Amino acid sequence: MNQRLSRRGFLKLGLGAAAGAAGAQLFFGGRAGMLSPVVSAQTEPITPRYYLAGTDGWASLPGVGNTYFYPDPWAPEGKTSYMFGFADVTQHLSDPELVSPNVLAYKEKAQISAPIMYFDELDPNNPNKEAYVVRLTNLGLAVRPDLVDSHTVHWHGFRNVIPMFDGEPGSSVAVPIGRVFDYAYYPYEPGTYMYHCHFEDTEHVHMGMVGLVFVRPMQNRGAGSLKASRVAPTIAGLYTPDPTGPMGYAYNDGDGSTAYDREYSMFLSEVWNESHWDDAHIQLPDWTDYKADFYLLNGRVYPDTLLPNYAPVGAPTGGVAGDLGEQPYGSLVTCNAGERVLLRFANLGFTQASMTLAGIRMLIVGMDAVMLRGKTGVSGFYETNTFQIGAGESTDAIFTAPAFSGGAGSSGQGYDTYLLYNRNIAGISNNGEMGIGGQMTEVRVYPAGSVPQQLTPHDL
Ligand SMILES: [Cu+2]
Repeated sequence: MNQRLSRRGFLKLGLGAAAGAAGAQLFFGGRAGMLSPVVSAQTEPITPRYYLAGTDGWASLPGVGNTYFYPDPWAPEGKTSYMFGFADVTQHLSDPELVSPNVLAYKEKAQISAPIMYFDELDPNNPNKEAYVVRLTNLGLAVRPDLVDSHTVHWHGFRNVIPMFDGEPGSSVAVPIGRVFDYAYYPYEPGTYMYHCHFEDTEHVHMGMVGLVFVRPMQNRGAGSLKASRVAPTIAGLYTPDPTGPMGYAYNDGDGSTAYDREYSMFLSEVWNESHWDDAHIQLPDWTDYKADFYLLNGRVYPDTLLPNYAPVGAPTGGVAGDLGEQPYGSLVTCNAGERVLLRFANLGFTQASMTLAGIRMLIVGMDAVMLRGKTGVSGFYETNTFQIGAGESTDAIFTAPAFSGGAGSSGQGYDTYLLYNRNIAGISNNGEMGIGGQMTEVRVYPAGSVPQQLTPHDL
C-alpha cells in the first residue's frame, strides 16, 4: 500500500487491510504519517491542522500546601504538581519530523489542559471528502524516562470515528516514543467534544492529556448559508472574522437560534495530588482512593483563571516566562451588553460539576454535541442559572449579556462582574483551603461597543 492508492482501491481493500499496513509501517520503519491519504480521495498527504507532542511537565496550582504530596518537592521554582500532557507544536509542522530541535524542546513542557482544537464541519456534499488530520508525536517523559508509555488521541463522543484512528490502543494505533502518527477525522456532527490520550487512560487523562475540541457547523459558511460571508479556516485554525454580524452558530439550527457573537471554552478537569506525586516519584497510585484536591478550569485554578491567555512556551511570540507558561488558557469572559456569548463546557474530571452563572440565565442549546431539538423540530432549549455536568459530558450554553448597570459593585472598573463557578463547594477550593479557588471565573459585561470583536474562539 502506498500513498498513491486511489480511493476506489482503498475501498476494495477495506479497512482491515489498511490496519495491516499500519502495523507494517509502524513495525518496519515506515512513516505512519503516510497513512492519512488512505482515507481520502486526495493523492497528496493532507497537511495536519494541529500537531501535538505528548510529554510530561509541571503545573502551577496555588494553594495552601505542605501536605506530603503537595507541593511536590521536586517541582521547579513556581510550580507545584507533576503532570503529563500535550504541547501544541503546530507551528513546527514544516520542520523535519522526529529530529526537530524546536519540537524536542517541548519535552517536559506539556500543558495540563491540552491545546484547544476546533474544526469546521466537513461539507457532506464535497465529493473529495478530505479528512482533517491531527499529527501526534511522543517525546517521552523527562522525569520518568523509565516509563515508556505510548500516547494516542481519542475524540470522546465523536460519532463519525474511523476505527483505525480512534486512538483506543487496544484496537487502533498508539504512538510510541520517538514516532509520529497522523490521526484522520471526518467531522460531520457539529458540537462540543473533548479529546484525550486513551493509553492507560485513567492515568493519562487525569495526569493532563485531555482537552476540548469542537466542530463548527456548515451553517457558518458556504453559498446560501445563513453565514455566506464566512471565510474558510487557515491551517492554524484561525478564522477571518465576519465584520457584519454574529461570529457563528453553535449548530445547524436553520433559524439562527444558536447564533453567538463570542465563544469561549470552559474545560473542566481535576488534580488528585497523591497520584501526581506518585507518578513523579515512581510510585503507583491506587485509583480507588481517588479524590480531587484541585478543580481546574481550562487548566488553571482561580484566581489564575482571570489572567489572560498566554502564548505557550516556545510560541513564535516568545511565550511567557513564569509559573503559567504551560497553562496558557485563561477563562475570563469579556463581552458587551446585549451580546450573545456561547460557553462550550466539557468535563473530563472524574466528578460531577454544578456550573452556575450567577445573575444571568443561560440558554442550554446542546448537550454531548447534540442540539437539543427533537426530530419533529420541537425545541428542547431551556434557560437556567445552573446545570449539572458529569464526567465525559459536554454542554453548550448561550447567554445574552444584560444591560450595563454602571459597574456598581465592581470598584468602578467600567464593567459589571458576574461569577461563573462550580456550585459543588469543593470545586471552588484550592486543596481544601478556606476561601475561593478552583473552577471559578468572571463574566465581565462592558457598555455596548466597548470590547472589540472577537477574532478567534476563546480569544486564542
Ligand atoms: Cu498518554
